[in-house]
Amino acid sequence: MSRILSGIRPTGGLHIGNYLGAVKQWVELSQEPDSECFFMIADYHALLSFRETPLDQATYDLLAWELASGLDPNQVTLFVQSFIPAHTELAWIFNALATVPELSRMTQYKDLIAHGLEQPSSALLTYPLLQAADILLYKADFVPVGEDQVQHIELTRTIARRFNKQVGIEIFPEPKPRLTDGGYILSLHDPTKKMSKSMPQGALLLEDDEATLRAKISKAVTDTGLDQAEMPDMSQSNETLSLEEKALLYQHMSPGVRNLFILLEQTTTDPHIVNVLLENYKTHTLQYRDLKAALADSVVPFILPLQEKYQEIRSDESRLQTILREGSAKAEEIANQTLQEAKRAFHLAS
Ligand code: AQP
Repeated sequence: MSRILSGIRPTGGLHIGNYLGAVKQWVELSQEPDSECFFMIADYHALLSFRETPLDQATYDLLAWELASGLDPNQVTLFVQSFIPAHTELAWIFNALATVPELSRMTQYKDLIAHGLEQPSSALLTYPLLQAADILLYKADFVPVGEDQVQHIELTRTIARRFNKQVGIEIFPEPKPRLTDGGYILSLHDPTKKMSKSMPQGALLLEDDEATLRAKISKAVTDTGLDQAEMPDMSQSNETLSLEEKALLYQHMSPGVRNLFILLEQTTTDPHIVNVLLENYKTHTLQYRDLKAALADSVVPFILPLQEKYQEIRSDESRLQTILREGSAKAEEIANQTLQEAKRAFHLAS
């Protein structure tokens, strides 16, 4: 049995990147035999970001999207981080094991400072230790994450080793990152950045109506078209592109165009359309408006049924509260057991 733990911060409306890069893959993981999944709503981590929606409402919204996407509370444990004090308690012990220089070396922290953040909160520096506690309390084997989180999982492994060495008992197993398939979906507005909840103008939000989705796609940044002229000369047009040819074309595309193709591939029910448009790209005859029209026609029927399920689920807030209370109670039992083991190993009086 493999134990899997992952989480999302309730920082705003979920976008298609969160869905394809996290929630959809969680549903698949939860259906794998021998997997035991814990999915956390990371509300304490959300404190570090700007939020428009109050946290409690954003928590219910996020749970409703998770259920609408197919997560089954009878199969997986869905819980709220702040319901379980063991997370912050263990994080405090880890604060005593980590050094300020090693936390300051975390790329995400360094990037924020490099981008001019002058007064970082102490939580911004230490939140990877709360992440370590989130994971180690459940002795997770695998943590599905995006690339930018791999360094934090490495830190979690270091903390686990350091703790075990200090107490002389193997309390914490070292978790492994499990990279989410397909990499990041990029912002439609600025394809040098990933699609993010905090930049909704470049994000296809699961809550956007059809007109908004179509408008965002039609305004998506592509390129000036000049790149196509420099494309390597490839073999003549044929019915189906080989995987190598496709990879070469994707390599050649500007990030914005590649992003639109990736979104199309991941949402369409008609793989033929992707091949036709790739062929057009290859032969320098692709009109980006055709690519955008195909993407809009694919994304709208992909998202609207999710919205219908979401509306129904979200309207019953007391059911959502019950799911979170029950899931959190189940998670808390495991978390408390691990915390007690850790405290005993540290010779804290009980
Ligand atoms: N653009 C993306 N493409 C694919 N996967 C993505 N994820 C986030 N953005 C993309 C995955 O979604 C999960 C939730 O992440 P999170 O909410 O905890 O933090 P985040 O990565 O900071 O998400 P956002 O959307 O960018 O939110 P804000 O704007 O609040 O920072 C993770 O599994 C992540 O990999």
